[in-house]
Amino acid sequence: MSTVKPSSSTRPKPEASSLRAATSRPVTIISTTYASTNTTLNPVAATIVDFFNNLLDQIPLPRWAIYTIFAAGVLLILLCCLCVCIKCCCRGNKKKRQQKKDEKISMKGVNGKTTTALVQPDVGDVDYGSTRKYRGKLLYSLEYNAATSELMVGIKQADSLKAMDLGKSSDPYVKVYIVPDKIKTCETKVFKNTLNPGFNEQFNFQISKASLLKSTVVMQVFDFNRFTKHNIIGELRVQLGNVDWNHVIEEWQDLAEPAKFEEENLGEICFSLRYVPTAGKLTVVILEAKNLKSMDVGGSSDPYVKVQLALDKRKWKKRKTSIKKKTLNPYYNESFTFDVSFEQIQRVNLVISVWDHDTVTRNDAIGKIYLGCDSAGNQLRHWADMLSNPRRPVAQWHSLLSAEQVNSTLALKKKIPLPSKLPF
Ligand SMILES: [Ca+2]
Ligand SMILES: [Ca+2]
Repeated sequence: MSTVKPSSSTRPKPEASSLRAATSRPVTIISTTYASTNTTLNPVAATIVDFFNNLLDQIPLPRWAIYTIFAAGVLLILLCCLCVCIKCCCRGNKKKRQQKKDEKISMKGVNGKTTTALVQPDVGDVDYGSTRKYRGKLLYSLEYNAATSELMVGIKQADSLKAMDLGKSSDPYVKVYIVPDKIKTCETKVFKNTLNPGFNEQFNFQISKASLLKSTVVMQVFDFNRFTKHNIIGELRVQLGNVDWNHVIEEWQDLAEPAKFEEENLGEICFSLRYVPTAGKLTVVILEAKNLKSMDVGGSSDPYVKVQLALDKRKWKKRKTSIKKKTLNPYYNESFTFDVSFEQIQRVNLVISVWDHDTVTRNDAIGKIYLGCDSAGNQLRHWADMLSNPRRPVAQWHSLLSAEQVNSTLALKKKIPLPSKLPF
């Protein structure tokens, strides 16, 4: 083309001399340069190459300029792409960071909400609602005699106790013990059908001044039930390290919800019962006991089992197993047979009690249960199973109850006079 002037001066002679053929010449040159490779290119590729060559020839710029512009364009596009990518990435990270920030903020918000709006009122409800409104209060006294190392816990009276029975009343009694060294547990008498009992009882505990300051006295108010488990109404825990022992303490305190972790476990006992009506023989086999409460210093007991029969609520016959030294899981497998006629079996109560033997001091009762036609729950079931399966031994595990509880329910009268003097 005639407009291609700047490049014409630099061009070699043969091309300059034939400006009219400027369009056709380079094509032939390039086609010759590609001629050698044409042999390897397929016809389609060759036509594409030719098309591009023609296209480039129509642009009024030297080849190097076109290539430079093309390269610059490609570079510019690549740069644009890179910029876009970087921006996108940055935005993504920013979003993530913002999201994390938002999460943190929202978590804070949620935490704040739960502690202030949800948890605290709940705790408050438990502390104030259930204790003050529903459990009642207890008047107790505390006194310590340092000379004799004796702690006196007075259980005076209770007021506005929560009604646990259907008749909108309760049968309250109070259990008192010291933790962590739960050496003994004391109980008041049961007051039937009242929400304002006057107990007026005092319990003494031997405790050194040093351990006194590390101990807590626990006073638990229970509702007695003849035929079902006794329910706890509420409890008081007084840390003895915080008490001013220069004075006798006497104060009312609202009963709190009982701590669930410390339900008194006296242990369990397994024995079998067999009754042969024709022969009039009742056989009790004391098999084993487990998880007995430790009664001695050093966390052990020396347990033995007393098997007692009562006839018409009067002490009648009694036997006992051997003593197993220093164990809370004794194995006995000792058998006791009593003469009990078919006429008597309906009026008999079998009392099984586990005791801790002590050589110097009086033996302590660890736990007790009784079976008979007027017993309840698990015990009555075992007794009934024995009667409905004559001649067959029936074994069962039983959870021990406190001796005080059983005694107050069973209330055995004095021993029956000698069998020979009885009318039957
Ligand atoms: Ca009751
Ligand atoms: Ca002992």
